[in-house]
Amino acid sequence: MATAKTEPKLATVAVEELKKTKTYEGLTRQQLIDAYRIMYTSRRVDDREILLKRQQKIFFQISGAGHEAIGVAASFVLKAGYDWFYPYYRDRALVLGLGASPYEMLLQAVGAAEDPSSGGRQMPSHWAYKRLNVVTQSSPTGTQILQAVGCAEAGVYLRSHPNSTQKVNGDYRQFKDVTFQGDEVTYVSLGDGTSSEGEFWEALNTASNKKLPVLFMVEDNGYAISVPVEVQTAGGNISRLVSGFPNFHFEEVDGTDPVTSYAAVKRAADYCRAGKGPAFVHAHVIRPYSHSLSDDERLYRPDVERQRDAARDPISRMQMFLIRENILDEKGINQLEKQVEEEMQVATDRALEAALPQPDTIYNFVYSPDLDPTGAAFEVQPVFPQAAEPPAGEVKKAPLPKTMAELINTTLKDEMKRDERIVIFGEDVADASREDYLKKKLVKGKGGVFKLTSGLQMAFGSDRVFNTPIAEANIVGRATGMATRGLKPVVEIQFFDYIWPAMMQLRDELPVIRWRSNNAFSSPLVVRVAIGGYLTGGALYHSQCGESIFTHIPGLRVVFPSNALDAAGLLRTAIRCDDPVLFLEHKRLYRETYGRSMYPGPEYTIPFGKAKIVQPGSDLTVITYGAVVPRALQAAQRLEREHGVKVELIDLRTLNPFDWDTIAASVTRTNRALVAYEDSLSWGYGAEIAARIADQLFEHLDAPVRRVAATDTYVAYQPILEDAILPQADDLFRGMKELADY
Ligand SMILES: Cc1ncc(C[n+]2csc(CCOP(=O)(O)OP(=O)(O)O)c2C)c(N)n1
Ligand SMILES: [Mg+2]
Repeated sequence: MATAKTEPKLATVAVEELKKTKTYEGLTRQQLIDAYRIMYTSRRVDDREILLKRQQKIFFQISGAGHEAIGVAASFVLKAGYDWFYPYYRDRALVLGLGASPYEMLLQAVGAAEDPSSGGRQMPSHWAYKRLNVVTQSSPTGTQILQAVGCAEAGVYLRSHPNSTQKVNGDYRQFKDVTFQGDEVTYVSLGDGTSSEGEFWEALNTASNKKLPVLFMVEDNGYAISVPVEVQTAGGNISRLVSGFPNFHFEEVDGTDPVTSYAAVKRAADYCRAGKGPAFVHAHVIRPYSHSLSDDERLYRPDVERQRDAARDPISRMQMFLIRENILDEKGINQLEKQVEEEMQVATDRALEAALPQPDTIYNFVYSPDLDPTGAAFEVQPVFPQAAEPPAGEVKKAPLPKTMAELINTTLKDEMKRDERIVIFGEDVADASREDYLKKKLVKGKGGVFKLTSGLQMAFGSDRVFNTPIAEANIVGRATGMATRGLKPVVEIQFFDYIWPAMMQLRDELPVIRWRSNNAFSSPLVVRVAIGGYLTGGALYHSQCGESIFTHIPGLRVVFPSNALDAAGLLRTAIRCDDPVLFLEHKRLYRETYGRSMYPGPEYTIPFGKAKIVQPGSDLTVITYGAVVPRALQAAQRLEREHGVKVELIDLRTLNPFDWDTIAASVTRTNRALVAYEDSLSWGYGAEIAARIADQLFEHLDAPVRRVAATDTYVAYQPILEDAILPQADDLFRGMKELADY
């Protein structure tokens, strides 16, 4: 009988023991408590920020409410500082789970100097935590997705080029730690509404095609501000639409349940880590706090719908789960919550006392603080090849000068040889994507529609020089992600006229990354663009200029050479420098006789911001660049021949920065200034130069500042029309003559 009495007791103990060691999709009871702590903390940071906003102590609020379970699940699967993260603004629980603190988040909310994400420059919930590999985020929904693809590509590239990670003094490589992990995953998240954007589909396409280890997370809360999911997504379910992409692992999950979410993310991440390809997790979540504090969802969602969501609130669901599974009782939950509350109070008090940024810091980190491309280090003399000794009895022949196209090609080749981090991609830039054809010598190879990248794939391999889809945002977005990791993409936009799909990346991302992250991240790279007209037959969509749109972007260097030698020297500076550079190559100048040169050697660089005086003169200053330089020179020579007027012709060479000192010194001497450019007149690049001269050199002027530029139209096809539209040597002659006579 004695045994009979003890048996049930033993059984109860065993059951209790079993319960303690029971796991939930691999999560232990302690991990579930930790998960709840993070989820609850996340919600309470939201609540605290909402309170602070109402008290006008912070200036904006975006909540992660309703997204906590999927976020914490992902943070348990992925590894901070090992994997890479491109989260979006609802991912508060994810970043808390990765190791960010409520204090750090509140520092961003108050805009403190010590805010690790942006130093007071970005709204709250715009995460950036360098130590965790959480890359700086922005506000345009969707721009992070292509960058995440580029980030994953960089990881794959570095794995097969491990030596390229080494620091090298003297160029951009000196200033960034480059790391990679063999089985790293890049996480990127977005909302259901954002899946409507083209860049999302471009990213899926590339990740799928290249089998990249990207974990796409769509957090579907059913709304994009007030627009319901069925308006955004055909059929109302994104999983159905993406299911045809090859090489993907797909998960669709209740994102308000941390346990099933964990299992789904784990399967997805395991798939990526194993190198099988990308994964797609579609998590159904809720959005209990309206879109933001500026939105009241009761205006477009009836109570009945909101209540249905409330029943799925991840915080209360998790509480019930912990109690039901005997992991925590009510007292335990209260205790945990009290602890979080106390920590939150301390964090809030500290954040509210934190020092604010000084106004004079606003110019910090627009550009690299480490490497100045205008500096003396980039002043290098050319080393021209010597003519070879001829066989006895023959005359020594001077080598023929090369075109701009040839020197750009040689410069690219030499830089690729020198720096294994350089990758080149764009439309048609490869010799042949089907490399078999090259190996078997069945084809010669293309190498760019203008042949500027000819032979580079054959010389350096298909992982360093490759074609992309016709998708300009794809080119620039991926390049930005790669550059963030430390590669040096030198990408090509085939025609300036088609740069616009990349505009969001070029305006809101690439040049902003360093400034908005307060120098925690940077993306130095080169975008080469074929630009300009005078083509006789180029017409509207192969002839336009528009450089002023890009010189208006702080953080972006803009270069526009007029001759072969400058193109070589400036391209090398662009590649070696630590800032993003838009390198504009005039199509008409690619093979022009004007401005040909011998190759100036593999170390030749020209500092940015240093103009060239093409011809000195004392009567009138003409300031120009690009294809107008040879036309202005022709006009100036005629003016001197026919009227004895001596024009000082300045070729700016770089448009941002531009060489104000040379302009000012010249105009101070000549007292007359003409600004000439190929773009249409109004709001063009020369308008800024003219305004500066009028403003700062007014006392030195004997005549108004004049401009000669294209008409305020597009460039037409018929050569008669093109001639009338673009500034010709005759127009420049007339403009100069009028000004000299004034
Ligand atoms: C490109 C772009 N267009 C518009 C906006 C304004 N905006 C901010 S959030 C948002 C809705 C996003 O919805 P969704 O992707 O579903 O994410 P959710 O906020 O619902 O989590 C919009 C339209 C923006 N930030 N970026
Ligand atoms: Mg949404």
